Amino acid sequence: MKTLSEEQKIKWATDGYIQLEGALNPDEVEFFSNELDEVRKKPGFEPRPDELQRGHYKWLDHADDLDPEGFMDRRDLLTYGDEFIKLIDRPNVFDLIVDIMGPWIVFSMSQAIVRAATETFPGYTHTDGGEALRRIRVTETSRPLAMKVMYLLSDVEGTDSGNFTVFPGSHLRPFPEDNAELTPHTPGAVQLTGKAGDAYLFSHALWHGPSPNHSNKARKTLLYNYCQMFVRWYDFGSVSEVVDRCTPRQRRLLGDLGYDFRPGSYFYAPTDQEEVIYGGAA
Ligand SMILES: O=C(O)CCC(=O)C(=O)O
Repeated sequence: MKTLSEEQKIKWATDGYIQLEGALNPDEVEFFSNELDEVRKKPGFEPRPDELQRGHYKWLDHADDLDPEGFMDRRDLLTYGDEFIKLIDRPNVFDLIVDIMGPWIVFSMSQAIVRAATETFPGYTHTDGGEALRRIRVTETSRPLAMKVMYLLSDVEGTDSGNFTVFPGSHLRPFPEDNAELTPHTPGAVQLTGKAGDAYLFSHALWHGPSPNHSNKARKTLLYNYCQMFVRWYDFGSVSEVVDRCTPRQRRLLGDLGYDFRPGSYFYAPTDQEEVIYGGAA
């Protein structure tokens, strides 16, 4: 399997993220972008911040905004088609995830976010993993507990264009040091740019978030999450219903261990774990 270059290794360890250029080709970008336009018309999980606790999603008949340029935040994409399933272990990206995390991992969550162009959204920053992970820090030489891939489906140029914004190195230290409120404009914030098809790989412990989008176009992204096996998924209550449409490696990544759950499962991996994960997409 492909591994990180020396330069990528240093960037990952010190900054907590790396950018891959052209991770998706232009046809794939167009395909997924069109798919998202369809997904918003379909039932699925969307946030309901006024009704539900922070970070919890509700099953709705369709996204609130049916305009393809409007806001959408849809979870559990795997049910929308096989191409979304295949992205779980797409070799040019998944190889690097395994290099970073090791083979004892599962796929934990998928998400499509469309950041509409608007003057009202100020952006925000956070760590992933809820309240816990910002208090758990790994060292430069440690594998992460969890990480995400964000695929850009639109070009992002300049600043305040819905940029994925990071505080490089914030995964390694108590941050913010003075408990100040962080925004995408706080000193130290870096608003990343990129082309449609680029991907950002980032640690859950990295402070990150969206900038405002004052460009005149929506920013579309896909997010795929991975975690160490004992941490487990948070998009489905048990093994995802799509396992029957998956390759053995995808099944394993979705938590199908090849045997029924028993105490100890996911704590120690099945004995063929390395074979399945390193063995390829077949
Ligand atoms: O939409 C964005 O730019 C950020 C998404 C994000 O913060 C996340 O995936 O945790």
